[in-house]
Amino acid sequence: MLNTRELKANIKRILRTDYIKTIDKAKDYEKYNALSKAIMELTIDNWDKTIEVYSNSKQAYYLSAEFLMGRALGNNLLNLGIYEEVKEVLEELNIDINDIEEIEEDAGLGNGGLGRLAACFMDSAATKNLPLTGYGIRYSHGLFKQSFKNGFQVEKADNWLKYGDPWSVRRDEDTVIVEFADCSLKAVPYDMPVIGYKTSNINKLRLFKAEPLEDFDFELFNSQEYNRAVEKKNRAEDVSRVLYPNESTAEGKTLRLKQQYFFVSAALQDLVRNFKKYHGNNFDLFKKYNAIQLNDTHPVIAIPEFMRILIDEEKVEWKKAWEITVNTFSYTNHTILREALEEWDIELYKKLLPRVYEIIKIIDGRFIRELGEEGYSYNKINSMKIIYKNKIHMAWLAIHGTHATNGVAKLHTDILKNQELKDWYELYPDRFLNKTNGITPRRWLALCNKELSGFITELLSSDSWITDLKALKELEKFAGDKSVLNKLLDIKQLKKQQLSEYIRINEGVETNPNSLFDIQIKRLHEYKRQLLNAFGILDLYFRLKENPDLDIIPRTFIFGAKAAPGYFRAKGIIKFINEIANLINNDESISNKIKVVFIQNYRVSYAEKLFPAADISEQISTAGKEASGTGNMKFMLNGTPTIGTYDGANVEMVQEAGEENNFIFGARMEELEKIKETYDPIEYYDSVKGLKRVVNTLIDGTFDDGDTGMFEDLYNSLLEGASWHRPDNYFILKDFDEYRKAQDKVDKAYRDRLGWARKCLMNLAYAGKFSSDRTIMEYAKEIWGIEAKKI
Ligand code: 26Q
Repeated sequence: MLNTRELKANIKRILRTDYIKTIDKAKDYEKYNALSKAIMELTIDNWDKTIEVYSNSKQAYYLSAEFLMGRALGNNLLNLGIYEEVKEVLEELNIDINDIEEIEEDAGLGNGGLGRLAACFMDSAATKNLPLTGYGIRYSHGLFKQSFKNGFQVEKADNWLKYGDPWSVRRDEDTVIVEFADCSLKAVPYDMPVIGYKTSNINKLRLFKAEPLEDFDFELFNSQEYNRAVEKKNRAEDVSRVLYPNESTAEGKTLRLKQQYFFVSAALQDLVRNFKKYHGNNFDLFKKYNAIQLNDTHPVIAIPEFMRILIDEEKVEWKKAWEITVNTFSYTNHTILREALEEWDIELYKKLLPRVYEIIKIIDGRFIRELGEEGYSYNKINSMKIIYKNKIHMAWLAIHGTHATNGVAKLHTDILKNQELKDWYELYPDRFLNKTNGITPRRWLALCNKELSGFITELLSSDSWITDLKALKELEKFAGDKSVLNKLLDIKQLKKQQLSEYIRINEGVETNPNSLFDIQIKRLHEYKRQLLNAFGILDLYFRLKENPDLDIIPRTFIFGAKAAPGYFRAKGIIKFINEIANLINNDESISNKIKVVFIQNYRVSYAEKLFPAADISEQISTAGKEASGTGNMKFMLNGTPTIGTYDGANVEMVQEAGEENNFIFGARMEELEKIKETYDPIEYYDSVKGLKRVVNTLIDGTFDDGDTGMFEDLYNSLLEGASWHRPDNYFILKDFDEYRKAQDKVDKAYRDRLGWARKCLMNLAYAGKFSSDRTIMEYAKEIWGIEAKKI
């Protein structure tokens, strides 16, 4: 039970000490900080206890360059089970909890799916009482803030710490030193509590900030050379200054390598120190007490770094050290795109991390010898060498240096085994596993859709579905219940109204909540095919212009996406969609039958408003390209049918909820595999009705790209190709007609209101598999070998 009197007093006390203010004069952000700190205080005892309880059992560590946590306040109140009580306390103080929640800046320390998955895993592990600690970087600036100027994306620094950071505690006493050839840095840990849902366990997310060994050069300062006096400090702090956006190709940048080594080395030092504290120097016990998960290749440098620690510092001999390493580490692959696989120039490694490089060379040398002994051919060995043509292949190092490699959806893991990593699968068949992704039902339903959440609890006479998501399948029995179906429609309507209002305020665009909300929100990438959606909209528009009586359900197309700043094509697609929006939204002749909105600065907190308000979820990636997707699951959990391809986790979603309740279209991976050498988009361009008309808008003067050449480049990418790819690499023209047909089916199906509601219900009822609670338990049992420990 929350002591509300005490909470009120604490809020007032913190306002007085931190801001020298009484509550009536405090700003919203000051109230937010005071409330957050007061809640933080409530966690102290359980946090300490959790650390103690975990200390004598096996623990797992999630090493990730990204944790896309979003906002903390609402989620923590929900998980502590005090949301309603705190809301009332605030009301008594004349404060609207929504205002306070809305003032919080997102912790946007990630790009997209991979970073958000890490955040969902942290929530699930804490909720399941699993001893899992996250390690990462405390970027001073997260992913850039996006706005549109003239339809073009503009990026600004994200200053998420501007109001302070009440959810972190700086732990100076646990600082470690990270050494590069040219300098040494302090890695100062900032700990965030990860509060499980209705459990007392509190896990830890430990993020390191880079600082210089000395604050500034006193002598230079005294001789009035102020800039030079702080130069070293700035250089040091650069390492954790900003999160790198994921570019379309993984280009090796010095600072990015420094970031990777920085947090990995700090994490390993921290966990080795902790191991020694409880188990002494007996490294034979290490794998018994520690499991370390590498989130993609970004932290894979941990493998040679750990070897260095064991060999150079702990004097363990090579063979034993290698055995410990392989058995401790495991690796998750999140991408199929070849060009996104990380490779590093050996020169960079030699310069910055000579000893780590030496160790990688030894690992590689021994590996090549093993392959030779196994009778591998010269060519095959070359294709698997960790160091080849002066590049270090991080994925190869990851598979060789761990006991488990997993993909993130069934289809994805199959592609890894049979195509992308075939040679490796043949070498290490037992190391390959599938762990289909999931999402946390706390943030993605209980928190972001309280209306639906409350209704589910009412129907099931229990809220146990929040930690046992499979229980949702009991909802199927209401599939023929008109009043339940109508209530579902009412809730959707309400969420659409709320979103509509938010969009009006934030984007200055009016949307009609009675129209069908068609939403595509995800990073901007060619393979995700926002351009296919755009062509579909344009085609619909032209059909309407031709035939103003065309009978369509009014639709609002909503996009949200950030393009990596250096990804020219992705930026071109944003501009193109904004031009389409401009054309359509200002054309009175179509009397508001279609509307297009590209919302700015898509991020976790915006996502929480978008997912619940969708009528249809766009998951239209080229088959075989999206490893899993997790946004797809967030729509599903909010009772939204999918229009999508057979790709990533879509396959498993429709397996659960039924193909008849979704709109699956387009070429399958096998078909694309077969035709990819001979595919000629011109055939489709010439023969598919209406296709030429929409593609040509890129070059016929319909739209203006401000002389950037963006639209012509898009046009060429489809019809001419480029030095690095064939024309229409992502089969947009091929899938166009089927996509249009699938959209027409959506339009028809939506008219039958109860039939539609039934589809929504079935998607909700079968979303249970996609809880990250299920996923994290699979990691715990099948990869890490850890068990729940409730305090
Ligand atoms: C690499 C090198 C240099 C700079 C940045 C990067 C970089 C950063 C982030 C490369 C990739 C990422 C992120 C990848 C990602 O989010 N992948 C997604 O992971 C999800 C969780 O498994 C899947 O659901 C998505 O399908 C996958 O695209």
